[in-house]
Amino acid sequence: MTILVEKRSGYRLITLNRPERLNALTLRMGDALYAALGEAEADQSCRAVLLTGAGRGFCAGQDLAAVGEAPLGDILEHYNPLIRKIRALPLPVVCAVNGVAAGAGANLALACDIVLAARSASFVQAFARIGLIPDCGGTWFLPRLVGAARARGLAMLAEPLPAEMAAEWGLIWQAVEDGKLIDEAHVLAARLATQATQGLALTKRALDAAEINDLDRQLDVERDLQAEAGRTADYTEGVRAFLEKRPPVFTGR
Ligand code: LHQ
Repeated sequence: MTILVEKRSGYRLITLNRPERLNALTLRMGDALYAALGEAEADQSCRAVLLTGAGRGFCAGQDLAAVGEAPLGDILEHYNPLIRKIRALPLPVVCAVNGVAAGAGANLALACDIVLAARSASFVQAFARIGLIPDCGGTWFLPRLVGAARARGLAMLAEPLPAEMAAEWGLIWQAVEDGKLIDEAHVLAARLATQATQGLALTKRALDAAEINDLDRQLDVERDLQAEAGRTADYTEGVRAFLEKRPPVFTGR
């Protein structure tokens, strides 16, 4: 099985599982990952997702031995829905980058909401090495996360960016000691799974909308999404818990 799914308390752990190929993606694997995300979304008890890779790599991007199976544009017809799915998933997605994240593998990680990486991991926009452009959202994520100059350097030089520098540059949330990565990622996913799930989903939507809106339009988006957040039971609970000076018990509703 190229994708492993484990149900944990409140969240699902999804593991890319072709360790002998550094979890390089094939079409079947991309489709299986898409299906796993859909199943997580459909499961009422699932309130967060944790994505990681088996073995010493996170994901080496498209399996270059399998590119012959379809034209490149057709391959992206399979991967683009995956990136859209992660961004639109009404659940927080934590990514634990356990080793090298290259090409589409790097941008798969960047599509997630909170990215932790092992100190020994690195991010490589490997595309330029083989005459391609950054895909799976790379040309959109990079300038927004690290600015135009660094985006161009990463995309055109295709050099590995070590995890710590990735965190310093704002490409990811945190670099973590190798031995602590997976435990810390689980703690984070478990914590997010106890939060106001709908509020977090609306936060994702608002932040993505902000990438294309001017302030005027974004204030309207905030008004509309906040009205939705204000109709959730978790909002009622959050305020009540604050006034009663106790921790909130959110149900994700
Ligand atoms: C691999 C791969 C791999 C197959 C390691 N494929 N076997 C493209 C086309 C179509 C449309 C959609 O979009 C895309 C987007 C893309 O993702 S393009 C970019 C594709 N990825 C790359 O160009 C990265 C290729 N890999 C590497 O540069 C290195 O393997 C990295 C820097 C990731 C890791 O280097 P090392 O740690 O030195 O590991 P390694 O190179 O020895 O790899 C271990 C094994 O995994 C090795 O097999 P072997 O049989 O020799 O042990 C590699 O051949 C295999 N592998 N990446 N993408």
